[in-house]
Amino acid sequence: MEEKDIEKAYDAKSITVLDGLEAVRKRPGMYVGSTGSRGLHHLVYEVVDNSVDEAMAGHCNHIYVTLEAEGSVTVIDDGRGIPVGNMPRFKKSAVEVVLTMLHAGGKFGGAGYKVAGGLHGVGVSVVNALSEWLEVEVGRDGAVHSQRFERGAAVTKLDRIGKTGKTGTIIKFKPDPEIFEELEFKYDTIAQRLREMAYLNAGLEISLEDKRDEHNPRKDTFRYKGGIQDFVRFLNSTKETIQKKVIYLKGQREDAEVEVAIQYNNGFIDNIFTFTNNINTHEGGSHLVGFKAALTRTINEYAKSRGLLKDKDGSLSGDDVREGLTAVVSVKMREPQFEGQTKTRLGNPDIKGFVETNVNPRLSEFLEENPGDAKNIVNKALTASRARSAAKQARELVRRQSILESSSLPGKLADCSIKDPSLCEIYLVEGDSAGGSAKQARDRSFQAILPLRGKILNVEKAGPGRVFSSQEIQALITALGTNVRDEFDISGARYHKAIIMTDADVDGAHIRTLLLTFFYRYMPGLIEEGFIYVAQPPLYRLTIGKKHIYAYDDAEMSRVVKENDGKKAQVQRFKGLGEMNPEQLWETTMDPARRNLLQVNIEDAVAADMIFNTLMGNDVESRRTFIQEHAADVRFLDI
Ligand code: 0RA
Repeated sequence: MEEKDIEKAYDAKSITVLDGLEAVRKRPGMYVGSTGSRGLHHLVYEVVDNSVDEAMAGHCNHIYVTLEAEGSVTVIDDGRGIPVGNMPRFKKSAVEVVLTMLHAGGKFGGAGYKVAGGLHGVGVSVVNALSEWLEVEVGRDGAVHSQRFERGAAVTKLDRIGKTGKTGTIIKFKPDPEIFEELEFKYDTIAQRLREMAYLNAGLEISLEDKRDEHNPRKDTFRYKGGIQDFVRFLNSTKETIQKKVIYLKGQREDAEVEVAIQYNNGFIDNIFTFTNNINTHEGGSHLVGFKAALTRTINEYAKSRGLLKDKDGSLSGDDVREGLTAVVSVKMREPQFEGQTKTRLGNPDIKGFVETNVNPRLSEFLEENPGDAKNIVNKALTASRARSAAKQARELVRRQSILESSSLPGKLADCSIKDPSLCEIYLVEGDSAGGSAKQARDRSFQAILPLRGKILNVEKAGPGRVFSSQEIQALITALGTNVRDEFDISGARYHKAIIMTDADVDGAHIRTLLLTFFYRYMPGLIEEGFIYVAQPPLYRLTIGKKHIYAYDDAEMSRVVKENDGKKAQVQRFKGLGEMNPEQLWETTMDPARRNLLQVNIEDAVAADMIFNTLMGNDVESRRTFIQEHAADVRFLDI
């Protein structure tokens, strides 16, 4: 062929390739979830996943991620480098195949990758398709090779640009503003994910650097020699543990491996985080089922064999052995199947047995070898079991009493008249006097009011026995209608909006957090369904001439005052809900047409748990600082 024909052939092929990537550009949501912030961040994770795959295959020790001033992202790794040789089947270099063909990232059949992660991934070609431009640089076979793409299409060939003794891959890309409506990367969001990746891959160093704002450069480096053991220690760092050692176990078979780290604290809540190929499986799945089964069985067997649990006592339930448990279960495997609403439940049924048969003997061995820790764990479960039967009796007593009283709803509840839950909302109001105003202000057809007296119980510190005997909490549970924990049933919900309305001060922030902790721990389903909201009462009322304007924070207040440079503004600061008259409360905070509600959305349980612990743990000083810093800002929940 003449040189000209080669060029032509090259162009022709680029076009067929583009057909594949064109599908990605037409329906970006199908490949990266959304064209908003989530999808944007997905691009970074996708590239990093490929580098982490190299680490999992044992070839990469460092990954550097940089947020560049121009809006692009650079990901550098010291892996083997994307292969640069020609692939006769495609008449292209492997680099170009990986970057331009959908699902070509499959490592060419998986040889050399025993249990590669990234198999879940959509491939770096998707990142290429959704980037205004992307540049790749590969160190391999003694040379540096480089190629540039624009909106998925190669605009240069793979060029040798120099010599090197090193191997690795650099991918630099700029998300396409034609595709994404959000283009700003959130440092903390990316840092969080990279930290998690570092925990899940012991010894791998991942750093993140922010060069966007020269006045505020940021950098973090994550590396955990102890891997998921360090992860569990971190999760328990604000808690008091009852074990000397973190339990760590690992099992393998040809095409899968499982790692588990366990450490109990003296609290009442369980936190089990499960991952498959470094992906957080929020919805659980077969690995979680296998782990729970093994834990219950092994602790029961041990307790019986040591005479700590007598035959007449029956056995410890799953809930009993999980009280105070913090655990990370990480599975790495070929061809995981992800199911569920958010595709974060592991489907592969054989993984249950795989996890169970690995955890059973190794956990049992740990208990035999560490009798002190074992005794603490068993005693904790025995206490939980006793408290649970006491709580059950107490609840049955309450239930029977309420049947006798023929109305099970709490006396303080001012219910609404409409009965269709999807139209109804309940305001949970701090204090009786604000509750009184809210009762006068509301539209009684669809708005119910439940006044709560003072601070509700901190459920992070109190066991189920005390929680269920608290009057405020009983009122809350019966009013909401869903029941709690194992008996939670969303179909019982009496309202599809539960709105927390507290004063805009430190006490209000504290009460709001206590309530959110309760929901998070006892009725997480309500948060997942999006039924929990936070009301935003105004902080100021400005009177300018005859006009009244409300301001929701200090910044808004100063802005309004400034905009009115002509006239003088009279400023009233509301110290609490009680200072507003019912009409004001209605027009600012309760009228669906004018109010501004924040939906509580806990996407990241790890981060949320840390926040709750900072607020609720025993560390009074950090709690006070945190509340002071965030008193006016409930958005921190919306991670
Ligand atoms: C295809 C095959 C191999 C590695 C890679 C792709 C690879 C992709 C990326 C993306 C970012 N960093 C990367 N590092 C490697 C296997 C290479 C071999 O068998 O030598």
